[in-house]
Amino acid sequence: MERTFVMIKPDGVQRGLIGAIVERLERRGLRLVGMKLMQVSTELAEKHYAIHKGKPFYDGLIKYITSGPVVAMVWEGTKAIEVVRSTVGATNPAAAAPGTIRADFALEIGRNLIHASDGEETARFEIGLWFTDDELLSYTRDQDRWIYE
Ligand code: D4T
Repeated sequence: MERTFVMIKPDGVQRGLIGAIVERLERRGLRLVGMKLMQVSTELAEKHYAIHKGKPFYDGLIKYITSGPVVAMVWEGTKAIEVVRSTVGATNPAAAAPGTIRADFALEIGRNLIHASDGEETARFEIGLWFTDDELLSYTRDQDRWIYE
C-alpha cells in the first residue's frame, strides 16, 4: 500500500483546522500511520524545500513554515500520493477546485494550509526526512474491508 507525507502548515494549526483537515483524509478512507506536532527548525525547512532554493518566494516560504507549530503526518492507502494531492487541491487556493481542502479553507498561495508529497520519489524522501521508522505504524482497522476490496 502506498504512503505519502502530509503536513498541516502553521496557518492550519493557528486557524484551528487540524481536525477538519484530518477528517477529510480519514473520510476518504486513508489510514493515518504517523503523526506529530512539531516546531520546524530552519534546517529542516531548508532540507524540505531545497528544490525551491533561489526562487523569489523561497525566503518567505521558510519564514512561513517555521513561524509556528505544524502537524507532520504519514497517510497510507490505495494510490495515496495521487489521492491526497487531489483532495488537497491546486497549490494556489484561488485556483483550486471547489471541494478540495485548499479551495474550501484558503485563498492565497503563501497561506495554502497543507503540504502533500507530489510523487513516489518525493514521498520516500519526505517520509524519511520527517519520520524515523519506529514512528510509523502498520495496522489495519475493522472498517478497512469496507474500503479496500
Ligand atoms: P507544497 O509543497 O507546499 O505542498 O505545495 P505544492 O507542492 O502544491 O507546490 P510547490 O511545491 O510548487 O510550492 C511549494 C510551496 O511554495 C509556495 N509557493 C509556491 C509560493 O509561495 N509562491 C509560488 O509562486 C509558488 C510556486 C507554496 C507552496
